[in-house]
Amino acid sequence: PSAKPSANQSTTEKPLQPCQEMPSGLVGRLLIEFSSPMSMERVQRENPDVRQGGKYTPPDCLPRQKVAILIPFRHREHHLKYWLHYLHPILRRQKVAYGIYIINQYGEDTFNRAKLLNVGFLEALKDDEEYDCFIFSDVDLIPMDDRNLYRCYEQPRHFAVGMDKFGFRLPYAGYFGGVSGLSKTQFLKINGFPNEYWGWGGEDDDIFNRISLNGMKVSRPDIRIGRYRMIKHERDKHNEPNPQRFTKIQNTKMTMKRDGISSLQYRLVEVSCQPMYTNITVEIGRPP
Ligand code: UDH
Repeated sequence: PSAKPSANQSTTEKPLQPCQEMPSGLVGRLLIEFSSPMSMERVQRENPDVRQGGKYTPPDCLPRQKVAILIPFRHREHHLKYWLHYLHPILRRQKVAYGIYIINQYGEDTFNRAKLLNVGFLEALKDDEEYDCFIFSDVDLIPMDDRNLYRCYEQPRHFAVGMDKFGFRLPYAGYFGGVSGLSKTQFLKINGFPNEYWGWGGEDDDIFNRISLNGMKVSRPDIRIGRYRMIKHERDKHNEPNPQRFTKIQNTKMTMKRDGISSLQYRLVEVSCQPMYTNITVEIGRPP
């Protein structure tokens, strides 16, 4: 006699098991290219199980975390289609319970990536207070291996360790750019991200400093697995390199207590549920 259920026992009322640590449906290395045309209709057609607002829950196991994926955004519709095309199926294979949030900066003033991500953190929690993990991704970065699991870890996670534009290597040891992830607890421990980095650069180094100064250590996937393709593009208008960034990152220790999620101010312009993502358009002001 065996303890195993017999084949004819019904599976319909079996309680769901926790999702596997490393799900069995993963395929490993992926072919990522941006030459074939992409449309939102195709993304929708190929992802019928994604719910309105870009939400998904694995049907066959109990996910351990609820993940909000936040993308800072302005005028990158073309990149967004590829991002959604590649990421929805990857996240599904990874058995992630997730929602996708596009944090769209309103108007044409200087771009502010970190402040948009702070807004995304609060707005995602307003939408669903059960999120306990936040992944921050640029819209032009696609993972080349689905074993790079989009979830939160014991320590703040840096996912984009090997980008093609940097020769698939970390550009420097303290690099925290591109794609990163913090649990709700980790994010609040560092007072969120800085709001005062306007234009390109520095905010990711400030976040790295916040993590170190609060006694945490960045965790990363193996360099062979953490590979990324970036969709090539020219520098955007109104996101010029910020010349103040070098001095600002010297002062994180002083600024992080007053500048962060605790001091965030913004005006919500619109929240709309699209089939493949939730769009949050927000006015965040301009540099002083
Ligand atoms: N972003 C936008 N719109 C903008 C600016 C930035 O959506 O106008 C977002 C987007 O998610 C992007 C991220 O912010 O992926 C980071 O900005 P970025 O792509 O400009 O930064 P990156 O370091 O590129 O990737 C810098 C310019 C490279 C110019 C190279 C010219 N050959």
